[in-house]
Amino acid sequence: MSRYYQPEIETASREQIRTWQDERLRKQVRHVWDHVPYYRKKMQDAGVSPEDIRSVDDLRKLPFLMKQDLKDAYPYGLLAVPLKDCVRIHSTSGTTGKRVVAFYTQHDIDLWEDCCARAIVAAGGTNEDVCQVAYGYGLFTGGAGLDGGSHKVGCLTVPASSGNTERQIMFIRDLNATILCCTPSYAAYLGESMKEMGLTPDQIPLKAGIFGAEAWSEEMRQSIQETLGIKAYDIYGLTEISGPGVAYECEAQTGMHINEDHFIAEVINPDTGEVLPDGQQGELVFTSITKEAFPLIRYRTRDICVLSHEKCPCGRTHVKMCKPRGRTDDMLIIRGVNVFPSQIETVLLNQGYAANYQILVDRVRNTDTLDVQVEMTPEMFTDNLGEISERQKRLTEGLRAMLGLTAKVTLVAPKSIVRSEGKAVRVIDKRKI
Ligand code: DLL
Repeated sequence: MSRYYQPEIETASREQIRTWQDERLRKQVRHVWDHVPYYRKKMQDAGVSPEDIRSVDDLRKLPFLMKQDLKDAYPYGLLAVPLKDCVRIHSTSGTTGKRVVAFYTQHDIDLWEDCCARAIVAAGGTNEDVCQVAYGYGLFTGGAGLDGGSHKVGCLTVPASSGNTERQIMFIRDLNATILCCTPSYAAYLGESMKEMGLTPDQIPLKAGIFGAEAWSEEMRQSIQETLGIKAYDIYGLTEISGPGVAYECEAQTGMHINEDHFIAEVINPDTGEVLPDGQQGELVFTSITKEAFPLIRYRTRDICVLSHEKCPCGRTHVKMCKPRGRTDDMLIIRGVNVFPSQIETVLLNQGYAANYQILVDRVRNTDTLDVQVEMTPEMFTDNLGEISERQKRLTEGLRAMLGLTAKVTLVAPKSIVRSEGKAVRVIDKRKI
């Protein structure tokens, strides 16, 4: 039997959803026109004004918003309420030095937590459950979002945050955690560690997992479900639009319901911007229609996806998105952290290296590894091992400061990285996802 967190919303008729979207879109467009000069200018440049936007059908008249806009408007340029009304930020990587910063009013947080609560209830969560949140807490949205949702459902929340595998397993066992929230790769790693400890699935109290923030395959789902003895649910979201819970899976496990009362989804041809019909693959675009502080209109996510309005056996009526099938840009997700090769390049150039480098990504025992090979320039070439090790250390520190990740840096001799005759091959990703 399906259970819902907000049944009247989650199972609303398509007409009702459409009415909400039409009303909220009109209001949102007026809100940004009145309060965000950046938007007003963008709309003026495109020759549209709030009067032109009467319903969702008019959405395509509005210009797209890109990650570059967020960079140009950094940090406060897209803020739509006075700063005194904001209570929090979260942040994710930008393509280069500047990060993306998203703002929230208390009301924004409240609605976001509702979205996460819907995901937890869809995974079978109730106030009888112990929900261990092993997504990172802090600037990343994963910890805070699922934590808030778990409170709303009334679960006993274990704010474990990421890492410290032994302690995670101890809490799962000692507190009888029934729901685990973390990245799928960390779930797989926890499963493997428990297996090594001799624990069989029936000795693990977990019954469900809510895994997202990175791509994972059906094969990976099967394997996690088997080792942990759980049902594994996907969850999708991005900082710019709120965080986890933009879309979530139900028991059908055939795509994620997008919370359409808060977000309007479109799929477009990334080259032409043309809106594509259901079933066609393209770039996912979101418009947040209830956000107060940081409303984004037609934000291009760069995630490649397909939408489906097919009837879902769970009774939810909101459109479903497939698992993202890739990206239109070169963003990598390593240990749940978004990484752009351009960020790595910036660190190298800042430390006097040329842009001859290679990024090797792999997955060893369910944990992503990041190796960066950097060519020394002929001027800086040395075979002094102490000096090389010192420089590698400096690069590792620079990368840690830029990415929030530890990479293994190896300095190599000038001209030792194979030159490509076409585009440079900067990234070798050996992970089988
Ligand atoms: O990853 C929010 C999140 C936290 C989602 C916890 C789910 C669970 P960002 O760090 O801004 O936010 O990264 C957003 O991650 O554009 C996708 O490319 C990717 N992504 C997120 N969820 C999934 C998923 C969070 N379920 C970017 N499957 C997005 C595949 C995902 N990719």
